[in-house]
Amino acid sequence: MSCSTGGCGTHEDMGFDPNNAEAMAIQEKINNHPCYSEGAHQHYARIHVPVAPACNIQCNYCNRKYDCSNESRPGVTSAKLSPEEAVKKVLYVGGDIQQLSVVGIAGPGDALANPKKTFETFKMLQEKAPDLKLCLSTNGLRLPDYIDEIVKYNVDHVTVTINTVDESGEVGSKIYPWIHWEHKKVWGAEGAKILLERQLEGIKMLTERGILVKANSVLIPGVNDKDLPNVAKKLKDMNVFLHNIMPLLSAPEFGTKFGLEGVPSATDQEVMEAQDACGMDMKLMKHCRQCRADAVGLIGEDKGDEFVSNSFTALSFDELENKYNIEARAKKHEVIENWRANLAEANDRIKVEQGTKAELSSTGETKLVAVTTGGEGMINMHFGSAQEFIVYEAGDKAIKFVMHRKIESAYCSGPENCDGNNPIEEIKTTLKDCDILLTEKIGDCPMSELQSINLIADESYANQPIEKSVHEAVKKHFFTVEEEGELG
Ligand code: CLF
Ligand code: SF4
Repeated sequence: MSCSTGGCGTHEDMGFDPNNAEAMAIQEKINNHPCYSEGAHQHYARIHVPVAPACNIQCNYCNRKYDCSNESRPGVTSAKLSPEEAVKKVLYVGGDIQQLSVVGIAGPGDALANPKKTFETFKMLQEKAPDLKLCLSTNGLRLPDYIDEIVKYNVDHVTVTINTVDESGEVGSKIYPWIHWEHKKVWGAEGAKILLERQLEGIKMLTERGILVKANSVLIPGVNDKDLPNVAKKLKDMNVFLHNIMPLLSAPEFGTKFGLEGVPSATDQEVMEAQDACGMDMKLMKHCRQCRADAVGLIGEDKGDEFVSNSFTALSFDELENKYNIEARAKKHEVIENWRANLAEANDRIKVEQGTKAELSSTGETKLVAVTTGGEGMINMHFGSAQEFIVYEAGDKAIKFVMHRKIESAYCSGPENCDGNNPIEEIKTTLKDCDILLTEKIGDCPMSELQSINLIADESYANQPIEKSVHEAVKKHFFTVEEEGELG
């Protein structure tokens, strides 16, 4: 795994000045990138093509041998593809899912440890699907060697996973047992120091060339949590666009070193603390879902399973190029942009990117509001179907997006499985610090379960825009609205 980013929606959402040409050029680059723009991720899809099997370092949170279709974490893929198969798959999927806007190479190993396959794929894509953005994710070890190729193929979004900036290599040695460098393995702190030098050199070369860089950091409590604010400061100094702090996912069955040694996953609360510690320096991506190396679809709604058959590989490029209709795709994107503009209007721009409690609330007290959504910026999913919740921090002045929280099992998996033992405990744990849940529909039974953890479930904002509803709901339930006096 090696990827990360964040962003927003319309020009107004980002606060970009329409008279600032440089800012507007950046906005054009991120506007429909679902990772670099938080506002885009409910509307535009990405595809990862797993053409890069090899890796040149070892991370203690990675095991690429492992595969499980229910598993969602970097380094995991169900099949590896050749560059030609990958391009066929992109044309096939892009004809089907017209919201597709980005192709990324994010493993299952490291994109730049497999440069031939990576750049062959990008070269073909540039010719056959010129309307798609190209994106790659790397650990950075070989980044300085491939800057010219990255520029040549118009890869204008690069993610570098950087977990520490500790120059002694001590923190790095707890994350990376070895790196493969100049035909040999370099172990421990010495290897970690080389990796850091190469990452910083590569990032500098990218930003000097105007390529948008996002940095991913895996939050490993007890290992690099204290160093992440230093990472954020360094990233800011180097003009990195976005910082994505991803929780360590760890369990013995993953077969990773951390998992086998019993190092626990980072909790939602630990992620929020790390975000608070880093958010003053860096713009943060908070909507990452730690995608598989063969992910397809909207972030958080993986359709990879629907496209694993070999049906696309049997088709010729001519057939696929007909299916991939650039004009129809452009029309679809126009419809999406109109929808986003209307949504921004309806939401009244009440959401801020960063904000202290005092900036969000006139009393200095804020509440956490969880939402269930099926996409498009609306409260349009029943509680029982939700497999994740979007969490906002809200006050009477403004709201800000905090994170997504996934659950293993939705409350309801269909009437045939409804035996009165629906899984609620995991949901109660996941939402234990939340104050309000906004959902399209919820039954009496789960509603009273949620009341037992002092969570107010409210379905009166069904099919309404999320951000406006979050703001109105928090005011309704927690901030007294003074009655206006009678006139006359
Ligand atoms: Fe893929 Fe990464 Fe490009 Fe996005 S993912 S290569 S920047 S197109 Fe996105 Fe997935 Fe998080 Fe990565 S949600 S893991 S940040
Ligand atoms: Fe795995 Fe290599 Fe990515 Fe580390 S850099 S997470 S070892 S694929």
